[in-house]
Amino acid sequence: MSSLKEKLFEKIKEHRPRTLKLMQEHGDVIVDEVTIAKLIGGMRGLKSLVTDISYLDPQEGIRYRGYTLPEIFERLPKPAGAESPYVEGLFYLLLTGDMPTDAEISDVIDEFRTRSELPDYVYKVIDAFPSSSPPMAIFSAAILALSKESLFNEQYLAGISKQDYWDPTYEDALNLVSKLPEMGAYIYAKLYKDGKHIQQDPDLDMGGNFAHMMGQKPPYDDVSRMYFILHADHESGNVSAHTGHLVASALSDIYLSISAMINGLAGPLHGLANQEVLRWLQDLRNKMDGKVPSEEEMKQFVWDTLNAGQVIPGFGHAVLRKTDPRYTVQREFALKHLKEDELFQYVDMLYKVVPPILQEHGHAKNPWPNVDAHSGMIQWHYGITEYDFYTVLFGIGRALGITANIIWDRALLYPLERPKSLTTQMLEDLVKKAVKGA
Ligand code: CMX
Repeated sequence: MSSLKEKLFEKIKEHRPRTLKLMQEHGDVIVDEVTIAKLIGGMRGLKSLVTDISYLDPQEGIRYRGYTLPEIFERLPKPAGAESPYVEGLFYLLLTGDMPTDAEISDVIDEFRTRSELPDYVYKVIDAFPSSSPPMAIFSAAILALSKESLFNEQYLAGISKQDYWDPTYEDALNLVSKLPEMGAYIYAKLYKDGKHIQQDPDLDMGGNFAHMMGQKPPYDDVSRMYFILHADHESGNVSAHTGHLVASALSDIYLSISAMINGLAGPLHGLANQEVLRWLQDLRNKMDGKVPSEEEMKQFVWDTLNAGQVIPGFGHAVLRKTDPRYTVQREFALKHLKEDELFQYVDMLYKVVPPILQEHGHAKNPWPNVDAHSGMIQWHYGITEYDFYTVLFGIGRALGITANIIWDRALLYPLERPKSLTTQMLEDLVKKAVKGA
């Protein structure tokens, strides 16, 4: 057994009695109130899921296993000379809750390396898509194709005990996560580089290897590590995380679940917003004939977008009520490495002008930038200008957190998710009863 799996098993054995006790002895304790507004309003804010892997505080932003993002970037071990930590170290932390040592990270790097080869048929699935296909659709299909490799399915059919479901799920998760960078880079080469795919370098860590396959030089390896880490998890209620959890709750394998997660991430209100930001900025750039707009011109562009009934991509959030710390980490990187980039000047100006406009507009509960307001411009700076591809990068990162969650769902024997729905008439009847009773 690998050291990661051994540590995980210890943690699972420690944790199980806590969940069992809550369920058996305190199952009736009330956590939240379900109102009509929550039912119709997309269950916004309804406390209805459990995860220990990350927690999103509206003011402070995300914590992974209790650590803020600055702490993660400070404390997780880094490759020699690098600015961003090992992605493999973050995966270890997400799964076990412990900060890994260098030796523990080396083990995860070895685990990923031995599993990273893609079967031939996956390349064929990718190749079969027309070049005009959206990258996220190809990515989702390539992941789905791997379902035939699922050890969980094999062992489930052989009659494995529920207590052991987590074990083949863990194996499937590692087999999938280690293949995602190769899949992403291959899709990129197919769509934008005439199929000239660069082979993996087995001596590199996940972020370094991805940068290499994208044909990039340092510090893009640090950009890759930073991206995968920043996008890894955002507690359980966001569309991609919730979709992954929901599908996995039917005991669908990791490949089916993560493919579904990718489909949710591909929506413009969620992961696709990072490419929307770039599309929107390119539109402005074209209008300006390449000249950096003045603050007044930028304000006008923002108002024109709002007045056309559209959202400002990269701003607002369903939970956050402050600037997203994932935005701040990227801003700090940009200030250090690419302050002079013209697009950074656009993003920087938006940071100043959008929040007061959204406040004046009076709709958005959170006028501050989210992760997507910054991520596309950094990719653009390093020559990854094909912005349709950006959400694939988000997806590679997000798979780290969602697979970790699914392994834990199975370890803690979480059941099939099955909320109850009502009809509009039933809600109206409830209102009548409440009015009469008042
Ligand atoms: N620009 C304009 N209007 C906005 C807005 C924005 N950036 N953000 C929210 N609003 C509007 C909503 O459309 C809604 O309008 P109506 O009342 O007319 O329906 C109103 O403000 C209230 O919305 P909210 O409660 O503040 O936000 P929601 O929880 O409904 O939605 C989100 C959150 C992210 C979908 C929304 O802020 C948005 O559309 N932002 C732009 C897209 C984006 O950046 N998405 C990436 C999110 C990051 C992630 O994926 O994690």
